[in-house]
Amino acid sequence: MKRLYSVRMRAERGRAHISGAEGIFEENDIGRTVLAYVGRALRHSKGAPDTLKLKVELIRRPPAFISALPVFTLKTRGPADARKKAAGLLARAGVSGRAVKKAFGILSTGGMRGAALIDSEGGGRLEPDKTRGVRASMLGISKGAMRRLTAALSQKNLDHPRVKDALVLASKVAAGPGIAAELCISDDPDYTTGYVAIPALGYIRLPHIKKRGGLEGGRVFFMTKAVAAAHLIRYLEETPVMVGKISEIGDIITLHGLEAPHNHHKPGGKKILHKKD
Ligand code: PML
Repeated sequence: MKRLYSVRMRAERGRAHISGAEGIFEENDIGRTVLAYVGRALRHSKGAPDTLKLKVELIRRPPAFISALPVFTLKTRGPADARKKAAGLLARAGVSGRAVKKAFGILSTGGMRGAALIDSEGGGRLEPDKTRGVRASMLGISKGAMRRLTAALSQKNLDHPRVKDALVLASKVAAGPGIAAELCISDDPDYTTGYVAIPALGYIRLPHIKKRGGLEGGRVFFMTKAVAAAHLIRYLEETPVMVGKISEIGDIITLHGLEAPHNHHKPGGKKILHKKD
């Protein structure tokens, strides 16, 4: 097997996060990836960064291969409706009302560097450093899966690096031990679509979850306390995982269209596929 490298980019202005991107690549793709990431950081709608950090790191153990979550977009009428639908989806994933309230409170403040990790029942914070949060890192997508994802997203007018990056991240997170769901609201004031990701349901996009210009945003990972938080955090931050297969890229649907659960991820943390497509 060829040597693989994790390539990570983070752009900041002062202490504020402007943009970030990462992936897992073969050695001969590193140069063009770095150029693409630098271009993205310098042209970001949040303005020019004053610091751009790049990290290229050899992946020392073979990545686990997973399927991407299926993608759906919910019809939403505005922030209140989108948030109500997000709460309904999270309830289906076993997340309590208290935990949902806590998550929206964290996201409305914004400014977190990583994601918050919340007990899906009690709503308590589970990560050791609440300012830093936890990072989903060491993740990527195979070239074949990326080609198929680009083609499938294009058919639905969704082919954008932001959607692809978020789907890869959400798919790694959803495959993690103890994960019940994820809630994301973009911290980009110009981007108003967020998502809820649930292992057995998919990556469910929620347009208009915030008003244009809103400074709120971030990610919350909900986990069950049956798994030790340290175990999940090690997986999220250190285990190399690549998307090797894509799933359905669905249409714009109503909540009723989401009835059938998708079984591409097995429950109990054993969601890793070992075969690359
Ligand atoms: C971000 O990169 O700002 C998070 C975006 C999440 C939603 C992406 C999508 O449109 O599916």
